[in-house]
Amino acid sequence: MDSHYHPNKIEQAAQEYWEKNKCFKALEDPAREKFYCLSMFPYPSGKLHMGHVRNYTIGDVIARFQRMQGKNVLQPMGWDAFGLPAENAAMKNKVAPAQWTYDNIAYMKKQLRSLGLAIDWTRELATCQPDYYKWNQWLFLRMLEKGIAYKKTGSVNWDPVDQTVLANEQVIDGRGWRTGAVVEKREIPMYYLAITQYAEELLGDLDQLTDWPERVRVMQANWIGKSVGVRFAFRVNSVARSALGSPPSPSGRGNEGEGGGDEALLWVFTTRADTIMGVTFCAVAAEHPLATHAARNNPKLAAFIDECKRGSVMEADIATLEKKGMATGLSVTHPLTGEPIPVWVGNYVLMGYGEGAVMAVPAHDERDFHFAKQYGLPIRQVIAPRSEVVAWEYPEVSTGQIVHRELRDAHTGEELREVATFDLKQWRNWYDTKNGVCVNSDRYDGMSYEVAVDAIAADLKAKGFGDKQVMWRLRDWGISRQRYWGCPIPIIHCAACGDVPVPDKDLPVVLPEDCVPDGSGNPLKKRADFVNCTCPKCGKDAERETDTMDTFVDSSWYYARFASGRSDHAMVDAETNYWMPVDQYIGGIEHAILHLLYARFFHKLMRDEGLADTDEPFTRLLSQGMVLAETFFRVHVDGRKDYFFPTEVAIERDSKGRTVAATLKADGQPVTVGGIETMSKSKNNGVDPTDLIAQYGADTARLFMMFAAPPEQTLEWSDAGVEGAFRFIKRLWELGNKVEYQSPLYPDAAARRRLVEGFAWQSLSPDQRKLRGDIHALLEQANRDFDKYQFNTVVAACMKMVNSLGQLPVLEDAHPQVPGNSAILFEAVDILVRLLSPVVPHIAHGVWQKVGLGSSVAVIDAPWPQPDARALVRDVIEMVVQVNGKLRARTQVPASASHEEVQTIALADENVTRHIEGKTIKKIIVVPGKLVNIVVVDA
Ligand code: ANZ
Ligand code: ZN
Repeated sequence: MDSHYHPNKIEQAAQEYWEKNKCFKALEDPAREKFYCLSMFPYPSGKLHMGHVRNYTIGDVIARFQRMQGKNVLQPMGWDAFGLPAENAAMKNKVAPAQWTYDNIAYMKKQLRSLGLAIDWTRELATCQPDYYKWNQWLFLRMLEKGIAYKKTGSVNWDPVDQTVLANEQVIDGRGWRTGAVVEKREIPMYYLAITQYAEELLGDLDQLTDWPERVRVMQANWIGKSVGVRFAFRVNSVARSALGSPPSPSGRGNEGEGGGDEALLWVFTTRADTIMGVTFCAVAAEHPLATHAARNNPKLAAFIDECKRGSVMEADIATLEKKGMATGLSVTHPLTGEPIPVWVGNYVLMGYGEGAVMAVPAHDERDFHFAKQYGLPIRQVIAPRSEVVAWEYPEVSTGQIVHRELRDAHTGEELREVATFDLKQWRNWYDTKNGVCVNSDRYDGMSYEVAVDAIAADLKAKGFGDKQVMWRLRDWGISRQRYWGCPIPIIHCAACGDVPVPDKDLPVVLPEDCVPDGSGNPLKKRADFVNCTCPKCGKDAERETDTMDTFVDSSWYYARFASGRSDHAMVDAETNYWMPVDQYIGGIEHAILHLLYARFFHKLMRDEGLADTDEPFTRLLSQGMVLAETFFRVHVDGRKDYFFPTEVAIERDSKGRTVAATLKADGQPVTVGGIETMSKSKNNGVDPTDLIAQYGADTARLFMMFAAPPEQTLEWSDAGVEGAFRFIKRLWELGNKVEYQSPLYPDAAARRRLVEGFAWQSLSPDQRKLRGDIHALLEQANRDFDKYQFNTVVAACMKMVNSLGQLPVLEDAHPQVPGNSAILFEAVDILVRLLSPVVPHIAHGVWQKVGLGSSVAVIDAPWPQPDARALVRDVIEMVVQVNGKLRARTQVPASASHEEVQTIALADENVTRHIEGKTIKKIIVVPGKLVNIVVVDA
């Protein structure tokens, strides 16, 4: 064994061993318990960033840990290989997206391999390969047959200069990213997947996902957005029904319908029908037909409507948006009071939700309230707290945060209702509906929420003006993209037969890989060899669909393909059900909503096709925190920030390692220390994993990542932390040397094992017994932490072990008068190496082979260490002795000592004696196994 630690040599040897012995090849074995560990597969963007390294290291630690628990582990890896960046790169560098993608995959795979991940590479896949995306096409055709896939028009962003459709992220401030031209909306035919048919199930099954972070479940539930409420109509005064036509509202209904008479109707959806007597105005979206009607002879209103249409329609923005509006001059009649109610256009009303119009109740709705304040509209309170509930407890809130609230009875402190979790927008509703009663509401006065809603809905229904209704926020998923680098939609357009599905036998529809997009629309359209074909029905000339699928389709079922035996004859085969569901899924919080929702949806689609036998694909989910690092910049005259790489600046730190100042190495002048931010290209604060591994080795990178923070929290990059991890690994190596060089009496694993297995532990001295007890106690704690994924404290425990062992005197080869130290050390190293091996697998492999006890050839095949129960029985315990609550001594007490004996020992301590001298002891408190507190008063 080298006396010096050479990470490169050690890591290469370990990786060669795993590869040669096919250690991570996953084979179906119904006799064994399986564990499917999956990290979200990367987009092959060029090179790995630290976020990837963190993600994959966490997954790898879990996979290796589970494997050593005896489970049959599958950990696969692949590439989410279609997508827009490849097309952008192609335009910039004039290389085909396919070429760019495959080159990136090759490079990133090398990087991943250098991390020593326990991956079954035989299952690797890239979603841009025809043998993968063939099954996207196949499933799409099945969905088409079932009516779950269907065609309708949808609106896209159109760049009039490039004559191309833009993705949302290519529209910047309403303009095309390349041309700067004002983007137009265009209606074109597209394919949709009816995810709304699964809305109820997708929502309900969230309850099964008890091992998902709660915030992710809340985000999913909010996205699906089930609202139970009332849909009803106001009569519009002096506007004839015919004047508005019957535009379809998102609820699918027109403007006609119930409620006789000739006036036009303004339909609204409300979840708070109980507040109907507090309506002081109505607000409609800028796109609403009533707004259009009112703007006909009102240029100011028309201009305002145009301004609104250009604004953002992101819902998250709506909440914080400055409330703007304009009166339409129209009024409606309140259906219950007959009062005239003015109608406004409001920028906070979305056309795409409900009826595109609201009954505004400024006294009880945040958005209506701000709007009313802004424009001096009346505010009428119609809900008051129930008298018996006087107190209402809630923590501080900040916008958008998800918080817990509890409603308690002020007198008894008893919890009145369930604990709810929701965001700020919802809290007030929650309070009112749990705790409010109607006031100033005529015949509804005194009614609680449920009672009032039922009564009001019934009254509206009797008048023919509406009824209760369930509204969903979720919309069907438009999967058509007018892009080249994606999975072709398997449809053929025939002049005679219309849209004809490609027959299964002709799948896959293969995407040509040699196109180079130039920005002027989808290059597939110019490929006669792709477009021209014959109609499968009538045999005449026809054209292929050139739209490709949203890349979220590709990532919605890759986990199932990994688990499959990869037959060419089916999307997934019987092996899939052995591995599925994924036991542990790991990825970034940015995928909390769409990816996870689509993947859950696809799993259910596959289940209903007989391809899966569970309801949910991911049993347990871990969302790892971001990787952050310091930033350094200078502000330009024009306000732009120039960011510098950490290597470009000289950093001045205080004694605690905190950065106090920095100068640019190039000119010696100061730069601004910009604080800790998410690592990103734009801020030049990323650390390249390859550099890090070249300098310190993969084990150091892995150890630092696992030690610096628990998986779900953010991780602050620290060079000092990396150095510290490296030093610890070197000490581990030195510990191995100690075993190797100081024990010629026990030259090999067999000899060491004989010693440990046959050792009479009861012959140890009290000090030795304590040391061995400490090691087993640390192991016990570490095992608990491993189960909780608290890898940072596992590592901390290992560090403590190494410290303790470092203090162990030399072995009995040199000092025969202290027998037992060798046995303690051999056993401890054998435990320590196994405990650390999921985190730092390479050095663990090396040290184990040199100085382990040889229970298996490689540590990866060793069983997980369990503490020796006898070692945990302490014969002496350390107790803390306090005088009047202040720490005065630590003392060793026999584990079997009675309270009186403990007191006697405590009082005998010199330092304690000094502090009680001349005082009167009032009482002595003994907390068994922990502490003695002596309470004294002046005599
Ligand atoms: C009156 C009211 C009073 C409302 C009150 C809330 C609180 P969720 O729960 O998200 O479904 N709303 C309806 N359609 C809208 C649209 N197109 N754009 C913006 N807001 C719209 O929200 C339903 C509530 O959001 C509805 O209930 C309506 O305001 C508003 F104290 O009606 B409410
Ligand atoms: Zn035809």
